[in-house]
This record gives sequence, structure tokens and C-alpha cells, in this order.
Amino acid sequence: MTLILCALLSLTQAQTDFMKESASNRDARMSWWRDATFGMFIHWGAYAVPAGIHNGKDVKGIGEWIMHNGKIPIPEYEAYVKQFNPTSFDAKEWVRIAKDAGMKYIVITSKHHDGFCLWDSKVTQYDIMDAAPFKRDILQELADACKGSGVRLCFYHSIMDWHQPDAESKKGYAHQNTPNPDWARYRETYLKPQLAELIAKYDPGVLWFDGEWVPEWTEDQGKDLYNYLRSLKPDLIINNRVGKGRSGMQGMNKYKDAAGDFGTPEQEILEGTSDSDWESCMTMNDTWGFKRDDHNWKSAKVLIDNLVDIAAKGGNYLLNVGPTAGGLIPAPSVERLKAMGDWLRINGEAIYATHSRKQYREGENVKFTVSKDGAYTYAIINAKPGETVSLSSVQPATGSRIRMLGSKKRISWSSENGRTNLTLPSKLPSEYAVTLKIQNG
Ligand code: FHN
Repeated sequence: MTLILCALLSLTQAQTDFMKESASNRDARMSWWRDATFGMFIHWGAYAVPAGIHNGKDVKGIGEWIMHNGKIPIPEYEAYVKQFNPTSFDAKEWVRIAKDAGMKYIVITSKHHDGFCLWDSKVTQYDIMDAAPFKRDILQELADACKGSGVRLCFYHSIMDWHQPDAESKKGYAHQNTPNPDWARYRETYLKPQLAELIAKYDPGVLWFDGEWVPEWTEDQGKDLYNYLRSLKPDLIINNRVGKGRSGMQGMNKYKDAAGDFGTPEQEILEGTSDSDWESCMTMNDTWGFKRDDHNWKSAKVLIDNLVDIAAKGGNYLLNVGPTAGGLIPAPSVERLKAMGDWLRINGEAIYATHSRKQYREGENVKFTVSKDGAYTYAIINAKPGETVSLSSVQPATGSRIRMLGSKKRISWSSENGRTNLTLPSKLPSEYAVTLKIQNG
């Protein structure tokens, strides 16, 4: 009965093609996300318990893939779920860390490929309330902590599911050997009802799909799911991994009408600007889910330069943290996020709610953004104190005062032969990139 009802429901809702909305409606729906520019990705779940080590052996690869890479059968993996008891988890502290870093949204794994759910789901017992000793609704606590904080709560949700018998993939990712997996039943009586729960209970800003590459998932099913979800929450934003449109890790659509609202480059940044919305997701070390032996942390300078590069190209930056089994964001991540927040408190005007421009850079050390009203160009520069920077693609308004964000010092500048020469003060606001605010001529 449920299956028929769900099928009927999704049939009626599929009649509205939300992908065909007007440009103005789409712009209104996407505007908070475009202005936000910078978000926190959180990969957290039972995989933080082994943290890369299984049966005393290091399991190669990203931490959240340990069940697959370590060839761990479900009963053995469920033992890790039974140990998942993050008593140090403090949702308010996580939201404070994200907000202090200048992150405007959080995308947390409601369910990763292992199928373990971080909320109190009525659709399964394989969740934080029934299968783990923690018995607290992590997503509810985060939703409560985000309310009124200025940080939007969003969810990553995996289409691939290594625990659900009907989601067995002939690509052999799962370890279930279900004789006749019924993907239609998985879609209609498990995947969709769980997503409906997430929308109804937590009102996420974005649903960030992944694991769509299994051969059993199709673009048409992605389009159907997109329309179903938008029928439940019309202002919901959904990434392009809801369907099959993305081009591998480059992440942008292979074809024009692919389902989803934004492209998803992974561990890389687009070569240049794009007419489509996009968001680069990246790790701070080499893993998404926590691994105790991964200490290969990117420097704060690299992370800030990535943010500048992405903003100059008109994208969003979704930067990952992988909390421990105890519920703590690793200290090296917190340190780097603090440095990014300090930098954004000075330079955020050039990052949030700005537009890109075709010539988004000059050389490697100068990137540009433009104020929404087009009145100002922000030149975000990696240079030494006192250095003179010569730019060919800015024309300051005659007699205008150019100032550096975070500094009261006047910037001396001159224009000759079509170039604008600007001399930086002998003392800069930080060891990282500095921003000159230039009134356009
Ligand atoms: O398989 C996942 C991986 O675990 C991680 O979630 C990344 C982040 O988006 N996406 C997939 C790998 O492309």
C-alpha cells in the first residue's frame, strides 16, 4: 500500500517541472546561497570510530570509505555503530566555530554511503537513536543551534547505501549479496520518505546529494527526485549530484538540462569563471571522514587563497571538517578556521555578496571581485609591504581615494599608459592577502 501511495504521490508531483522556473524566481531562491560564498562541510559518522584503522591495520583511502576499502561485512561494521557515542559533541560549539570562521552554512552528512543515519528516523532503526548508544538526535541539536545564528543548516545525503538490501549495486560497492535488490522500492519507500523526514523536521537550506554514480541510478530518477523535493519545499536548493549530470570530479554539468541547481567540483577549483552556479568542496587534509593518522593539513594561507580564487571565479567554497568519534572538530581544523575568520573580518566585504568579472585575475597574485552595484572593484593581492603593484584592468575614478580594507592608511596611486600603479603601505593588516577597494571610473 505504501509503495502504491508513494508512487502515486511522486507521479502527481513529478508533473511540476521545477527546473523550468523563471530566471527571476531562480535568482531569488539562490540568492542567500550565492551571497554566502563560504560553507562548512562536515563528514561525521560511525567511520570516525575506526578512524582509518581496522583489525589493527591501516586501511588506505578516505576515512568514510573504510567499510568498502577494508572489505568490512555489515555485522562487523555495525560493531562500530554500537561504539559511536560522541559524548563531547556540542552543536552550539560547532556552530560557533563555523560562524567565527565566516562560514554562512553547514552541510553535514545526514547519511553517508554506509547508510547510518544521524537523526531519529522513523523509516529505519539504523540511526543514532536506535543503533548507537548516543541516543541523541544530532541533526535536531544542530538545527536548534543554527536557529538565529546566521548559519543555515544543510544536509549531504548519499543515494548509494551500503546497508539497505534494496540498494545493492551491481558495481559491488555494497557487502550484502541481496539476491534481487529492488531499487524502485528503495527509492520510493526508503530514500524519499527519509528525505521527506529531513525536510519536515529540520528545514534544510540545501540537500547535497552524492553516491549518484551507481549504475542503478538514472538522470530521470534524479529529475523525479528533484521535483519531488521541490514540491515539498519549493525554495530548497539541490546540487547536481541528484542526477547523473556532473562531469566527474570537475563537477560541472555534461549536458544543458541536468537536474540540480549547482555544479560540484571536488578537491579542485574551476579553471575560470562560469555562467552556472558552482561550489568547490575540499578537504583540509586528505580525508573527509576522520582518520587518526592524516596530518597532512593545508596551511591557512592555502585555504584563504583558495577562498579568494573561488570567490573571484564566482563560486562557493565548501570546506570540510571531519570530527572525531568523541564529537570534537580536530584542533588543526579549528586553528585554520580561526585564521580564516580573522581574515574575513577584515576582507569579507570583497568575498560575500560580490560578483565575478571576466578578467578575474592579473598574474598569480592579484584576484578581483566586484560589488553587486558595480561601483567598486576589489583587488585582492598577495604582495609584500611597501610593494608597488601595476594593474592593467582597473580604471579608478579620477581623484578617487583608494583604500585598503582593515587599514586607515591612504594608498598612493597613479594612472599612466593605461596602467594603474598602487603602492602598498609599509605595514599590512595581516600576513595573508590584502584587499584594495577601488571606485570604478
Ligand atoms: O564518496 C564520496 C566521498 O566519501 C565524499 O563524501 C566526497 C565529498 O563530496 N564525495 C564522494 C567522492 O567523490
